[in-house]
Amino acid sequence: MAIKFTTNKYKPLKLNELRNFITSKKNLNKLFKNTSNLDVKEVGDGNLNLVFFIENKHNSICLKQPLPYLRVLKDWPLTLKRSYYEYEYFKTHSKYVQDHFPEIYDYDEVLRSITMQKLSPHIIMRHGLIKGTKYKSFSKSISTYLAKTLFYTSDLYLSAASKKNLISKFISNTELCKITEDLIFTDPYSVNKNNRWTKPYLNKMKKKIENDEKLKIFVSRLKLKFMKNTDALLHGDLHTGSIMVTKKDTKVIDPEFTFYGPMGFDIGALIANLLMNYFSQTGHEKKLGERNQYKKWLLEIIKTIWVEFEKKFLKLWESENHGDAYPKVLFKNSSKKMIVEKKEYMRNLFEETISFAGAKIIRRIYGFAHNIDFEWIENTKIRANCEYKASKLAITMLKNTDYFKSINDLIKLAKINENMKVKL
Ligand code: SR1
Ligand code: MG
Repeated sequence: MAIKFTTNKYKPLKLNELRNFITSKKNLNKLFKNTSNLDVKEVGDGNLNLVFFIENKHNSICLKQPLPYLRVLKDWPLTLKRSYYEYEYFKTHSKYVQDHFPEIYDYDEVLRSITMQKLSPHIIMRHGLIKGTKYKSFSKSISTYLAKTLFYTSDLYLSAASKKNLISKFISNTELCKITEDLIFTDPYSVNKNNRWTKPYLNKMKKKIENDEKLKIFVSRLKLKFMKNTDALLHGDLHTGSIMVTKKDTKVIDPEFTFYGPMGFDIGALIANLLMNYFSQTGHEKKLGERNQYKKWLLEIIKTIWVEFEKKFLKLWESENHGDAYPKVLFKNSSKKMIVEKKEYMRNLFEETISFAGAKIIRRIYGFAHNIDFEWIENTKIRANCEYKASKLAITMLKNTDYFKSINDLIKLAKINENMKVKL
């Protein structure tokens, strides 16, 4: 049944209202034992929401509240409904990947807030990568996360009816999808006031992108895929700013862009962001070459993530193929045709991942919302140099996707691009 949202009682919370909010909720109140001495601060630094930390000596929690406009551009209206979808994403997937989410304590239907565990000592992964920190357990955790979230919400596992019910729960997150449709697949390829790039060094490349009809066809095909495919319940914005880490633990946050869409979009988002961090490393070096080992590690984890994801996904398909797709009754246990078919399925998913990753890179260099991986490189010529190499790779990923026969080809081409001489 469609949920009715009433906006009239909603208001953005103020610091001095948080204590009352906590005490009005039994389950939140009990987390603190005593609420007289709560320390409260607003720490949001993303594009969209208010984020509060509330703590005392007994506990610390995090409250996220959507604003009815874009935090970083107040005249851009945004639906409040997004936090409902975020909450439902956590609920749906926590059956399979609870270890990789913060604990969720409360969803408030009026204020649209989600109250959750404050993750500590976790940090936003992007910050750690910029510093050059290695997260050894990350590829194992995130490949499991991707395999489980994508498989368990697909037709390979669910009956057609239960999948359709799930689709209907998330189908109206259209405004957030529209942001993605515009910001990733349209705006960077056209002249748009929201676009930004490192001027003047990337002016020529930006024009080239606008004039490249073949590229625009490829990205439009991808946009169509994004709009029409309903393969699995996606996070929808799985970049390294939506992941919090310690050396031993990985937690995924911020799934407000969730929707039923093509699997390669989530995997591609992650790979794109790791690749951008790879190309940004030279810009963060204090001494030439000091990040070489780190760059090697980044490429290794990109490879491991794909290889492990593929293995884990196929294993789930083998052991839990309860869905209505590829009915068991049609195939013998070790059917050769099915082995070939699964290879083909993974090949298509790989190509889809490569092309979505390419689009994700282009949007962060020529579109509205950029990455601090590049933005924090103060010298604009050095930054443009890093961005240029990343965009060259991204264009190949979009236009010549079939060049990439395996993940090794992506790693090889990333290295070649990183070592190319650039004259800007
Ligand atoms: C208008 S919101 C800009 C971007 O921030 C989010 O992280 C999403 O990636 C979105 O595209
Ligand atoms: Mg976010």
